[in-house]
Amino acid sequence: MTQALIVIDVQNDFCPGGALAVPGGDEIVPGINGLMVDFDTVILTQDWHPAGHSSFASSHPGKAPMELTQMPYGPQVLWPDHCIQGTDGAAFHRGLRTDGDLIMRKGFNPEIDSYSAFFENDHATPTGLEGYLRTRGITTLTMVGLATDFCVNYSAVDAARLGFDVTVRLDLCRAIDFDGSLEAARQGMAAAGVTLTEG
Ligand code: VGL
Ligand code: ZN
Repeated sequence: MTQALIVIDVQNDFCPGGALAVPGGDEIVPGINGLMVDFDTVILTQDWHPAGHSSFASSHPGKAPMELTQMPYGPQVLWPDHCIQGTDGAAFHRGLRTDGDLIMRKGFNPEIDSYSAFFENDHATPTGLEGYLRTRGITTLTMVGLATDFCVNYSAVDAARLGFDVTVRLDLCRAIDFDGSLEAARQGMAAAGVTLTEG
């Protein structure tokens, strides 16, 4: 009862055909569904942006997707428009089991991106997930989903820093892998004390 599975952002826009497609993003769905039965507590997250979100290149004249910009909270990759609230792109992959305990939406603040399920990208504004887990006595987390090098990475590192025991199942994650981001994420997670496994 002290363990939870956190399924990060398995949404249409991160799957092949989506606005920010992660290669092989849909391949992990059957394996994640199978893993859910091993956990009493299953939490799913959804990237959930308003139209015109500040993480979209389209909100920055002259900027193209995958370019960097400076935000008040630090450097930010600019993305194609994705996971706009209520659209089909923001919906979970249709094959994913969504009968979990909690669906946590993030990235709804127009001015701040939120890769992590725990803190927005200012590293200060909490999402409330820590309180949910602690008040339920959960100490041990397994994470799967999309994308390994962004939302899974930030969530896993934040959780480890908060003192949770964190394992990332890399076989049930897929990466954007932009400019060395996957290798950097693996190293950053390992340095933060996250256990990385392939199954
Ligand atoms: C994500 C980029 C932008 C993710 C979300 O879920 O990894 N990546 N928004
Ligand atoms: Zn996003």
